[in-house]
Amino acid sequence: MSESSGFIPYSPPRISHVDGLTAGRALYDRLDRRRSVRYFSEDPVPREMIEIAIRTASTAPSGAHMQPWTFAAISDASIKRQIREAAEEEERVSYEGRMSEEWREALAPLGTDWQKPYLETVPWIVVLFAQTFGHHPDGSKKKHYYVKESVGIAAGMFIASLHEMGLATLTHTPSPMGFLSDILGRPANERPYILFPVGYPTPECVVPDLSRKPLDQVSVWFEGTVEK
Ligand code: IYR
Repeated sequence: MSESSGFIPYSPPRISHVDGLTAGRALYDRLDRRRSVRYFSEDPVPREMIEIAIRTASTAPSGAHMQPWTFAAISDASIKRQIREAAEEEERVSYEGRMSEEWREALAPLGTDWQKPYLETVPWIVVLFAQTFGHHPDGSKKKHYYVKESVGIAAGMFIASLHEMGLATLTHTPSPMGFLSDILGRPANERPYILFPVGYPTPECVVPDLSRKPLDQVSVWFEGTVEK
């Protein structure tokens, strides 16, 4: 390795298979209890919890380490109201015509419709923007790579962090989402990616009775023989 390579040692402690499995199973058990929520309490959520979730998300790997994301965190009541009104208008048009019959049927078990009252009452809305490109210090365009993949991974880590803190969210994607750029005054290089309402579920919260695909439906294996 050349002297000027800018590398530093990386040697995380090696843990045993047994301890690794215990940790992995514990995380799986916790994440398996996560559900997308549409009934949010108005109970406050400290700003620091949102900060931690954004920092956690920003540990995600990204194309050429460009970290091509911006998290817009909103607790301002008038902005939340504007987002609700604009989202409901787009969703109403979608549910009443833009969405195909097949799509509406696929959504039926979720019990969703165009109304999103929680967008106004939830303590935080976090809008994740994907940066299609960045800027060099001189203002010229800087290329970003694998933006959708990178931002998708960050979104997953954001969701996991919220869940670990006892918070709930929903991956809401009103379509089209351009109104979020307008309301939040975001620049042209940022595309709305997912809108996350963040808060605690109400005591009366219900979720659809869904199950997850078993391992054999989400994986294929090509195993070699391990020498003992
Ligand atoms: N964006 C709409 C519709 C919707 C679409 C999918 I795909 C979902 O998994 C859930 C909802 C809405 O939020 O209601």
